[in-house]
Amino acid sequence: MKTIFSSAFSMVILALALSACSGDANQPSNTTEAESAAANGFTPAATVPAKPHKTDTVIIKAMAFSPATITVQKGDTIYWINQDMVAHDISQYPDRKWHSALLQPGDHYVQTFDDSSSYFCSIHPTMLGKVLLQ
Ligand SMILES: [Cu+2]
Repeated sequence: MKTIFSSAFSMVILALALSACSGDANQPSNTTEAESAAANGFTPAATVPAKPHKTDTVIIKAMAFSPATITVQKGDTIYWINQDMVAHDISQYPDRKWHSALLQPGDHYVQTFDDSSSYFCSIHPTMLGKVLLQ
């Protein structure tokens, strides 16, 4: 009788011990979801906000670019619009490495910049402009 009781008591202790073990396994870890994601090579969008590229406008009017110097971030786009009464162009200064077509009044030209650049109007070389990378 004593042996059976002792044996039953041991079983209860064992069951409690097992239940404690499985309880530990279900404990939440100290690692957050974001940390786990980063460890897996996935960067949550919230920690690296997207930097959208923007478009800046330069107006061509009264034989001048306005603003004459424009500061942009790498990858930004510049939109020139000819609001003058005569045709102009946008040409890299001094070699015309890049340039627009002839822009009649009302025409526009768009270019994206990865580097600073000076430019001018090849028809009216005194018209100078500058794109500076921030
Ligand atoms: Cu011009």
